[in-house]
Amino acid sequence: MPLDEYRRKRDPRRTPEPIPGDDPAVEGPGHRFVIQEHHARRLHWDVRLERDGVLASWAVPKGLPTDPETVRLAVRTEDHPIEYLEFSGEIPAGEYGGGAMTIWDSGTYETEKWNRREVIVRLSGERASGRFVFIRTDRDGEKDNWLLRRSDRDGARAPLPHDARPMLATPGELPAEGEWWPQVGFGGRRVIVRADGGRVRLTDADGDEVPAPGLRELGPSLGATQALLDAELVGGAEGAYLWIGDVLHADGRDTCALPFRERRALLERLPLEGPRWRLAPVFPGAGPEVLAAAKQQNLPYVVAKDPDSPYEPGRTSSRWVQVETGVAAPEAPARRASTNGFGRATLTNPGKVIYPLTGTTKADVLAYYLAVAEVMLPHLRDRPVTLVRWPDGVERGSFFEKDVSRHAPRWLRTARVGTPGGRSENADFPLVDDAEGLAWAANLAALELHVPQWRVGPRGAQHLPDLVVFDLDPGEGTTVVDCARVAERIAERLADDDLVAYPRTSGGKGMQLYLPVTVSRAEQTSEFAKALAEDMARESPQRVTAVMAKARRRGKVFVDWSQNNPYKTTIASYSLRGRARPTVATPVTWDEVRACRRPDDLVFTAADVPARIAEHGDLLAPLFTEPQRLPRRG
Ligand SMILES: [Mn+2]
Repeated sequence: MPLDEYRRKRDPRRTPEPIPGDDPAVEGPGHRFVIQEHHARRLHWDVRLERDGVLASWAVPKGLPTDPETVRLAVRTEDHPIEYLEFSGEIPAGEYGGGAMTIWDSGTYETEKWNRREVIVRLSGERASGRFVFIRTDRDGEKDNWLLRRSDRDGARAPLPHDARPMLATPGELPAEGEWWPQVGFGGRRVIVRADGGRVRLTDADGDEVPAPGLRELGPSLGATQALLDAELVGGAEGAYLWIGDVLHADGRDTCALPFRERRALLERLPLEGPRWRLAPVFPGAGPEVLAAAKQQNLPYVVAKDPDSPYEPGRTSSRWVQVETGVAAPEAPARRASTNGFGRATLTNPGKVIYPLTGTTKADVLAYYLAVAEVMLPHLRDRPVTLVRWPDGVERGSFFEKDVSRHAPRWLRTARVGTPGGRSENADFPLVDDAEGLAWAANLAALELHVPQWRVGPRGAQHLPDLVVFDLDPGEGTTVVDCARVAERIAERLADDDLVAYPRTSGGKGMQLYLPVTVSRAEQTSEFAKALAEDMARESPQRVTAVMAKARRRGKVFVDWSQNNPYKTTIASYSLRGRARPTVATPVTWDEVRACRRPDDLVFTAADVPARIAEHGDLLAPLFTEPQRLPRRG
């Protein structure tokens, strides 16, 4: 019976596909067709032609050919019921054909020839129209293999070129005259990406093929889109990240003659946002700003493009100007983490890019935390951690998480702590006491770990504060350089009382000073810090404020004493930050604070910190061993 095989392969309780009860009685040619895009284990397109009351079906791994020169494999599959003309949906994983199925095109067709060895049809659909010839080859006996070609030329479609060479920019200064669209260069390898039939192939400026296993999902995500793209490949084979900057051909159209502004608009309409690839940002008219930002981000150059320039493959054009920032190209990350986790903490999606600008993946985040675990863990030990998570990377949203009772693994220690003003009276905070705990946090994309200035005891009791923190926050118009000067002055004031403070960058814009202390009352640290901050503001009202209000902070450094409040937290030492780059809250020496002249002097990223630890050890280790008594002020 015609649909026996179809039914045998499917369990009607598990698949959403139509399962008709009776076999069709209809005979003779039909006239409807459907082509489904099927994201099964391997992407393919299912071409189904109505005939004798069923849908005669072929699976075509690369989809319909678009020109007469291309011959594609088509594998005959079991007949499908007529109801399948309208089927789209998710076939559950593990079932036959598990994966998403969408209707790629449908329409009507005419039969020119139909026998056991050859089928010739004329399709009239939205996307598929023309004369197609299926020829049975039967070569491997087991599978019913056919070849599929298109016999007419669609006059409106230009064939997709086999390859091309990237257009090159002329080195120079940022043009002062005219309109320019600067695009940031990431110091990677220029490649041409050829997308066809759900597969991509990358070639470099010499035409040599470039392997990019990390980009495996790019092809399927483009579906049947045919395109030739100009892109930059950053990072190693595993950690590769693709920035797409231009388009030479899109779906049957040679786009090289179009002005860049139109090519860019076309690019923005293509489905080109993925976990490891996206459009390179363009900033029309913002040359100097982009150049300054690129320099600050340690990116090697900016390409200023004339928005009216055509794409000239393989040529060096004066309408693209490459402006060097003077910064060396970033090195590909050398260390790779073991990608399945650490101890009892497993890592899901290790290749997911968390910091797109640097291509830093979740596995890299884990590798960083393992590399600094020895010095970081003492700063976390017994302190209830507030997590800030970026599950989709730093360019997407983040959220705070205190209560992890719903998903924390049983082996993770937690502490129940009061949360006044929170949704409930208290919450089960995680305690990150070991490298497994750090790996657990990395898996949650909890880039930032914030901790209070106190610890819990063995039974979860809240101890008195053991740290005083001064958070130096630069107001609008000031930078960490101003913070450094204020920090030096605070240190002098503390020295008058024989107190020593230890400096640290925040990993964000500012910095912190810490004093290890022993106190007899919980309020003592706040009172002390507030009094000193207010003294500082009185002494230098032009450059320091002790008041939170944003408007009062313009042009001044805000000495935030309020983080000594037991319900407040501060970024933990060695924690990453959820910013454009993986910057780190990094302990520094007083010499470094005094030498700070440019904001960059006190910026450290995940790549810098392990070498600093090798050189200095933990510069904040005295926080655990040198408690000081606070003077009574009054
Ligand atoms: Mn299929």
